[in-house]
Amino acid sequence: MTINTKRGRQFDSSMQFFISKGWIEVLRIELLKGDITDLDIDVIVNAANSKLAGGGGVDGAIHRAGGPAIMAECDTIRSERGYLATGDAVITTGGLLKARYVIHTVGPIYSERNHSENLKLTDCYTNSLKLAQSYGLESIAFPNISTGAYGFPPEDAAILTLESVSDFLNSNPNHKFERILFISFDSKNHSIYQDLIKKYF
Ligand code: AR6
Repeated sequence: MTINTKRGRQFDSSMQFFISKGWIEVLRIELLKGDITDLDIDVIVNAANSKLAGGGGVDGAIHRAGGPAIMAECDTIRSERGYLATGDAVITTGGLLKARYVIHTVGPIYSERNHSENLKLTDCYTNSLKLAQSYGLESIAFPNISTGAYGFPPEDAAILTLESVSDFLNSNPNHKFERILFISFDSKNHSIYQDLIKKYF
């Protein structure tokens, strides 16, 4: 299935899963390949840094497309609470994006020795879902946090990602999410998700 965006780009939306309770379809899980800044959705998640200072990768793309309002809100958050710890998540509006909100979370910098630090990747997903839920948001898109500049092996990251989202949903059966998207920018990550998704949903 292909989704056309308002800017004329195309997503290769090759997989969708529907999770239902009885007769009612309650949640759609989607795997997409494309640019997260094009999504028309309640909230997109940013792979930020602890200073909320902007940067390259998906962070740079979100600030470029969303305009200065997002950074202005990041500045306020930083001045109020200081730098974020790994796994923390905070929320701003979406600025010029079609997404209403952006959740900024800080993934771990991958380390071959510090496994407990690596495991904080799960906090990124769990804290983002909790925050989105507290805002009453029903659709959320995640990029492949930590798999770019922060060097996390993509397959390990995908396993932790899918595990943490699935655990969150199972332990919050009354959640109100209707759509959860995992969006990959590159074919390698996308095919890893395609291979793994059925184990978790
Ligand atoms: N849409 C979706 N995914 C994207 C996009 C996009 N527009 N652009 C890149 N990706 P990275 P990290 C994918 O480096 O590893 C920043 O400078 C990319 O292919 O963005 O968590 C921050 O400020 C990769 O799979 O984030 C931090 O300092 C994934 O997003 C640091 O990088 C994550 O890559 C965070 O590093």
